[in-house]
Amino acid sequence: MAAGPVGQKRMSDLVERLLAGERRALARVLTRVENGSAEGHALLAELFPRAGHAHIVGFTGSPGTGKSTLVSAVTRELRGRGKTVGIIAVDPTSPFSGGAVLGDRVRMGEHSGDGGVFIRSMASRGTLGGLARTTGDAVTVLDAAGFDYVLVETVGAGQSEVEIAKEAQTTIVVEAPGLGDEVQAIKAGLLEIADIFAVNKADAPQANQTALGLRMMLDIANTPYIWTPPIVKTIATRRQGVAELVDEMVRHRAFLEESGLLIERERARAAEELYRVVRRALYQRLREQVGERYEDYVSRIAARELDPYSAAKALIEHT
Ligand SMILES: Nc1nc2c(ncn2[C@@H]2O[C@H](COP(=O)(O)OP(=O)(O)OP(=O)(O)O)[C@@H](O)[C@H]2O)c(=O)[nH]1
Ligand SMILES: [Mg+2]
Repeated sequence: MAAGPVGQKRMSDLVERLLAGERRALARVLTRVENGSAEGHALLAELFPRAGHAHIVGFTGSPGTGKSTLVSAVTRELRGRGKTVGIIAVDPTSPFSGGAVLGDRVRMGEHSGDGGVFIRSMASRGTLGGLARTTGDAVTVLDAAGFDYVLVETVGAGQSEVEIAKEAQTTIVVEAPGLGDEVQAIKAGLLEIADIFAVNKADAPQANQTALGLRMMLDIANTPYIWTPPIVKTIATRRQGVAELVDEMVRHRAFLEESGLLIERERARAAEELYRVVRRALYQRLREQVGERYEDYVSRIAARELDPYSAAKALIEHT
C-alpha cells in the first residue's frame, strides 16, 4: 500500500500494478496515454517523476533498411548483457513492408516469452495531436516502468520523424547499401540527427561503398560537434556487428554524460515538450471560444478577403 507522507497523492491502482511489473497494466497505461485523454494525462503525471533513468535510443532510416531486424538483434545483445528493453515501433502501417505489425511480430517474436522485453507498436495514422507527442509520452511510460533501454523505431522519411528523433538521447540512422541513401540522408536532415550510423545489410557487396560515401559526407558536413558519428557495418539477420553497435550506443551515452550534453539535451527536450503541449492547449482553448467563427475566418482567407496574420490577430484579440 502506498501510504505516502501527508499531502502526497495516493498512487493509482493501475500505476501501482505497472510499477510492480504487470505487463497488462503497462499496456493499458500506454493506451490511455496515447489517447491523450485527461485520464492519460493524470497517469503520465504520476509516472513522470519516475522516468529519466533509461537510455533512449532511436532507430530511424528509410523503409526496409532493416530497422526492426536490427532492433531485435540489439535487444538480444542487451538481454545478453543483463539489461531490460522496452521497444516502441512507430508507423507499423508502413505500406512498404506490407502490414509490418505482423512482420515486426515475426522479426521481434523471438522475445515474446521474455519478461525483460516489452514491445509496443504504434500506428502513425490517426494519432490525435501529433506523433511526436504520443511517442514522447510512450517513452516516458516505458522509462518509468524501469526498462534500462527504450528503443524507438521510426521510418525516417520526413519532418515528423526528425522530430521524434529529438526524443532519443542516441539516434542511430540505419542505412542499407544500394539505395543511394547517403544522398537521401542529407535531404531528410538525417545527417544532422545521426549519432551513430549503421550500414545494415553489410552482406551486400556495395556495403563498403555506402560506408565510405557516408564518411565522406560527414567529413564535408564538418558539423561543429565534438562527437564524430561512428559508422558500424551490421548484418542484422546474422547478428553480425551488433555487439559493436551496442558498444557504440554505450559509448555515446557516456559521452553525453561526461560532456554535459545529456543535461543540455534534456533541457532542450523539456522546452520542446512544453512548447508542444502549450501550443496545443492554447489552440484548443481558442477553438472552443470562437466556435464556428473560426471556419468563417478560414473561408475569408481562402477567398483572399483577409490575410492569415490579420485573421490570427483578430481571433486572438477578440476572444
Ligand atoms: N540480407 C540482409 N537482409 C536483411 C538484413 N537485415 C534485415 N534484412 C531483411 O530486410 C527486410 C526488411 O527488414 P525490416 O527489419 O523489416 O526493415 P525495416 O527497416 O524495419 O522496414 P520498415 O519498418 O518497413 O521500414 C527483411 O526481409 C529482413 O529480413 C541484413 O543484414 N541482410
Ligand atoms: Mg520495421
